[in-house]
Amino acid sequence: MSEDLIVREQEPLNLEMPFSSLDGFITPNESFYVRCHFPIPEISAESWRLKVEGEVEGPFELSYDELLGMEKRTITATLECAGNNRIFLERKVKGVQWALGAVGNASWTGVPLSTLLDRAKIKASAVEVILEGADEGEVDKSPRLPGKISFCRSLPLSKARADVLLAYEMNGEKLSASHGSPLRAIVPGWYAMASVKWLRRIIVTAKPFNGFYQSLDYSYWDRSGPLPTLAPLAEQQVKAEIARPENGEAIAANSAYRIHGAAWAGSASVTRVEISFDSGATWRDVKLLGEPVENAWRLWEYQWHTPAIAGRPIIIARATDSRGTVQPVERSGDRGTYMINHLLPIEVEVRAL
Ligand SMILES: Nc1nc2c(c(=O)[nH]1)N[C@H]1C(S)=C(S)[C@@H](COP(=O)(O)O)O[C@H]1N2
Ligand SMILES: [Mo]
Repeated sequence: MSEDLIVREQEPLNLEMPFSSLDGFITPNESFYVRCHFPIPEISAESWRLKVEGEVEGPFELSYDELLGMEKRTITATLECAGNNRIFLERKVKGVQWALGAVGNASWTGVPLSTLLDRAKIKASAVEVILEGADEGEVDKSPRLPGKISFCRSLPLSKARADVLLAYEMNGEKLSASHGSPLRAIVPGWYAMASVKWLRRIIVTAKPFNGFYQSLDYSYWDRSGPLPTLAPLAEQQVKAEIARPENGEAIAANSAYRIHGAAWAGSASVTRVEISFDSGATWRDVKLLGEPVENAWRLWEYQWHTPAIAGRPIIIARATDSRGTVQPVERSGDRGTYMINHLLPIEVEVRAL
């Protein structure tokens, strides 16, 4: 584990990447944030088995070696914790106080979930797939105490079949214990609570699952229908984050400064990132770097000539995605303590030298 990570919690382990250290498209494994709800389970790959059961014609179990022998795929996906940026909420809320760094981008290698679902032969009655982790513990959150539970989340069958990967490698290395070894799900484009670690069971169900981590927790008020309804968090929302300068950073006046960061938009692509130095009155386009990669963030930069005189300019970045969605200016209360993607102005200190 890298000393560069910010320890938000020791037990369960919650580590954040200082976002100012962003310096490449791929986040190195030792810099990748870690989010755990329970103690990391001790699992030996030799005795570990993955069960596939529920609404299927042929339930089965797989060993680690059998998985390694199956046809594999490598994808790139940005994982963002749905609570990333929580520290910036004006009304302080419960939960891990993440700043900008509960996000990272890696390449993941493993077996498509659809391969296992096909092998199990899903019944026509199936609607969802529950992914269960081997970690468990007591949850003491109000208002309803579920007691001892394991970490699990469900996916609609369509998403489970489309592009979900069961990964055993991260950036070409064997998955580490903190990131979910021996096997984790990667749900591209979704907030990372869906990417269940330490997988032990895949349960196909004939009715929507209503577990703790998608009802009392990790849900939001969906107002797209006639009445508000609690819906499980899913797709990552469009967002640009500034890596440098950091909030409060001292910068020389009348000089060249490279403002840079990353932007992502779930399974949509980032089409534009803009920056404002006048509280949003005018916006300038930044340069998007590299080529777009599906489900992955896009790095960006802006060559800034800093003001000639000392002062405290405010910088705001804002992203737009291929669906035409722009980051909101204001925070919506419907999102509780999650899905935080409103604009986050930073202030820097320009010093005359
Ligand atoms: N089994 C299990 N899976 C889990 C979690 C967990 O606590 N237990 N945390 C989820 C959350 S909220 C996030 S943000 C991601 C974090 O993945 P990482 O630790 O590899 O960065 O894992 C998800 N998968
Ligand atoms: Mo998370």
